[in-house]
Amino acid sequence: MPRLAGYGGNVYVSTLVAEDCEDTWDEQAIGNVTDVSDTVDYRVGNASARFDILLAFGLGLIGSEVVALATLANYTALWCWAKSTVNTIAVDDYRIEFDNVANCGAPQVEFSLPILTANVWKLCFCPRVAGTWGAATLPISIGLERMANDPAANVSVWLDHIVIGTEVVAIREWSMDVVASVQDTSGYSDGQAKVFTVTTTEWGGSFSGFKDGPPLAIGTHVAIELMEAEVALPGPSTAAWRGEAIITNLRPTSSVDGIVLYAYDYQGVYTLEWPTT
Ligand SMILES: [Ca+2]
Ligand SMILES: [Ca+2]
Ligand SMILES: [Ca+2]
Repeated sequence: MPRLAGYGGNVYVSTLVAEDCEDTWDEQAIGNVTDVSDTVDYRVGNASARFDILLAFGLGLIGSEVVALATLANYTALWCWAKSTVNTIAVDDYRIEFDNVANCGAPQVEFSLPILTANVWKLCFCPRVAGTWGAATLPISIGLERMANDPAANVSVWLDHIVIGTEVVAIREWSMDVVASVQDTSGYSDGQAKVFTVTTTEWGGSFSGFKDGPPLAIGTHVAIELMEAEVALPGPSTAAWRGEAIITNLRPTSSVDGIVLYAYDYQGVYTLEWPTT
């Protein structure tokens, strides 16, 4: 049965870098974990936060880092880059947490990481699974916790560019081009039928709507989620396109008889996550 398209769509964009992972998570020392600032393997900036976790670790808080954030009450989405040297078993094996008190011992809000494939960076949309955004009134500590499925092995886990954001309100339309570039690679031996080879792929597009607050910054890496249908938060929508993008263009327009319009262009970077329904 065809569905009414677009009616409940949304655009979510990260507007705040909660933790850039440019240095080690060294708020506290935790047994059987070595905190490393990895300047070789990272996604954004010049480093990621790596945790070398020994077999003996088990479950619990892996590490935490000092942050200085204002209340998270007005945010609705969290993304981060994550990687593990082993496959994780289930959603919620790992959580990102925020605490108003040092050392992240009793966090006010917690977000679950999706399943990770060994040694593959994933831009993780992390739904809230415990606590509330509003309870994190003045977070000073961010933590990473292993909740379940102890791999019983030495494991390294990487985090980078933990960002939080919200719906870009008053957006009325979004569009995207997902493109594969092809090159003519015909040789003499191929005869008359040309042969083409996929060379590069890219994605990008635009979204626009009425002004409803200050404009988004341009030129910075943001996590972006383009929803085809509304779902009840905090669950991740399976009818959404997700990725990290750079806002490349902002076009404000205003006329004497109209409402101020904002139109944005974005260029996707890294992998685009496709809808699964
Ligand atoms: Ca970084
Ligand atoms: Ca830091
Ligand atoms: Ca630090």
